Amino acid sequence: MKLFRKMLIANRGEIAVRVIRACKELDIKTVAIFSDIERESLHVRFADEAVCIGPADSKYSYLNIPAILSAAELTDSEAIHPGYGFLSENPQFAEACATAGITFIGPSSESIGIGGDKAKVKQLLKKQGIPVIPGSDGPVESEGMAMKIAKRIGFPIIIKASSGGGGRGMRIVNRKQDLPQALQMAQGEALTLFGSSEAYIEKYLPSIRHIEIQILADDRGNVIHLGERDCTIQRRHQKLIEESPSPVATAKFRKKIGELAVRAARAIRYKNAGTIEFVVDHKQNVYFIEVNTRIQVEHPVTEELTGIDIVKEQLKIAAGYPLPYKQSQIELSGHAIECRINAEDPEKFVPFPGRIAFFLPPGGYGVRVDTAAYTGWTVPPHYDPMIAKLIVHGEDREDAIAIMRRALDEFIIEGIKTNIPFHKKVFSHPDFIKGYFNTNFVDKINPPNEK
Ligand code: MV4
Repeated sequence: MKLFRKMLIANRGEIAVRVIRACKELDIKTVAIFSDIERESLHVRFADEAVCIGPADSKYSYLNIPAILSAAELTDSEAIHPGYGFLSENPQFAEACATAGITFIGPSSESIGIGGDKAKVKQLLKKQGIPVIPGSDGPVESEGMAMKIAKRIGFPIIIKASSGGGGRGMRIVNRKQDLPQALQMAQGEALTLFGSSEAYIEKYLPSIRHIEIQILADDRGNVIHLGERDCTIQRRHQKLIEESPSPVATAKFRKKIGELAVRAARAIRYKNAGTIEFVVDHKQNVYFIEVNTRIQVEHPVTEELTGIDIVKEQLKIAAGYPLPYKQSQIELSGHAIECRINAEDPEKFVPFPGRIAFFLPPGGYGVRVDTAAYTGWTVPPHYDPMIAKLIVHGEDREDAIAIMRRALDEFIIEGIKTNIPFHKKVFSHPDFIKGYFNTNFVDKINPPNEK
């Protein structure tokens, strides 16, 4: 099967390397793009060809649609994989690829657009009988309307930007008297952040778990799910640890939430790999929150559990092949956990770019490290500070935790600071070990006022 002759990877760092690896195994030639300061980056070295597309500032390089399309045309690339972040959820980019006759590895421009409008997709799925958090039906138009909704659902409420997502542009309001100002500020922030002031309101659920379902959908109407990932351990909406299965999920719960996710994907005619995000309260009530129309950082957790290479599946789906599995053929085996290793000050949680004097990732049974870092490489200050993903796969949760502790101990990164000490703290915390945690966990073990 020759899926594509040549593919351009419109990204950098570990995800560019991850996609190049899949291409190599499928005998697809690869083209890397890079900014002025990334000539020495690993994705450039691993790709068959590489094109410099602009300066360090991603606005003029990794986000520069005309430059990326010219690079694709110049190199005669048939397809573009966007990775995550950057242009991965930009409907105009997907559209521009289609217009240029280049296959965009991902869903249609229309699906990306629907997924990007958080208020609209919520409203659409609610109509299909998918449970959503009580709140406004679509965007809030005025202060009066916001107040009426808040009275109905009760405080605390949360204001979310329609074009936000991933926790960006959210604001919690605890008291009635704070609502007018909070709404104004939220709308102002949304306008500066996303170019649209549109916002919607929900009841704020204070102690929840964040559980998402990995979906695969081909262009013949087949949709399956690959189980859940528990992404509850976050700080300021940056995920830090993801695992599967969720410590709170029973087989019955998985079947229920999996079927909801498949129904949601069908409702928006989703194609390719995607994620349906839910929040789950302490009574195991499940509520849809958003759709991610890209490959996600934490996809390896699901790969370890299912034995399915999700990036290869993305390429096969984009080339028009049907899904090779039925839902009944998906088996989840053991337990997988991922730690995001960031170049950051572990006390202050601020980025810590710089030259890596020595880099020695762990290995051995059950350990996978996805990274583009190496000894002598300089972590640039211009991009996301995540420099590696440490993924372990054990027989069960206890085994996976033991492997992770051993792997964290082995990991040597010198010359910069990282959050490895934070991860070590988590993996010896009794509540984490028991699987008892919610979204307050990180603040509890690392109080925000300590910084
Ligand atoms: C929520 C919520 C509670 N109530 N919505 C955060 C990421 C984005 N995808 C949706 N998120 C949330 N939406 C309502 N109505 C809780 C989260 C949430 C969260 C909130 C505070 C601190 C950490 C969090 C981790 C995951 C999800």
